[in-house]
Amino acid sequence: MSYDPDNIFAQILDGRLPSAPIDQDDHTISFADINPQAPQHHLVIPRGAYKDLTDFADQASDAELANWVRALARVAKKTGIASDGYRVIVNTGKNGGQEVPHLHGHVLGGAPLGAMLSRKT
Ligand code: DGP
Repeated sequence: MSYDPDNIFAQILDGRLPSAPIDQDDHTISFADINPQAPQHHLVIPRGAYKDLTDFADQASDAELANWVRALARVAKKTGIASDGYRVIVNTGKNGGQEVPHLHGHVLGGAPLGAMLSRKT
C-alpha cells in the first residue's frame, strides 16, 4: 500500500487541518492526541511521508531517524512526564492497530500506565 497523501496527519503537516504543536524541528512535529488514553498523550510524527515504522526504517535518512527518536524523548521531558516514566507506542499496520497511515509515536504518561497489553486469545 502506498502512502495516502490525504491522511489526517498529512493534512495537519501541510496546514489543511489546524494543530497546536508542542514541539517541532526540521524533521518532526508533535501535538496532543485528540483522544487521550492517559493524563498526558502526545503524538510525534516525521514531516516526511512515511506510512509506518517499517517504511520509515527502510526509507528515512539518518537525520530523520535520529530527530524522531530524539523528539519522542524531548516531548516526554517538555511535558513533564519523563521523570516519573512514560511509554512510547508505535502501532504498525493492521495487527498493530494502526488507524492513521502516517508514522506516529504515541508518548503517554502522567500516571502509572498498567500492563503493556491485555491479552486477547
Ligand atoms: P493509531 O491507532 O496508532 O493510528 O493512533 C491514531 C491516533 O491519532 C489516535 O490516538 C487518535 C489520533 N488522532 C486522530 N485524528 C486526529 C486529529 O485530527 N488530531 C489529533 N491531534 N489526533 C488525532
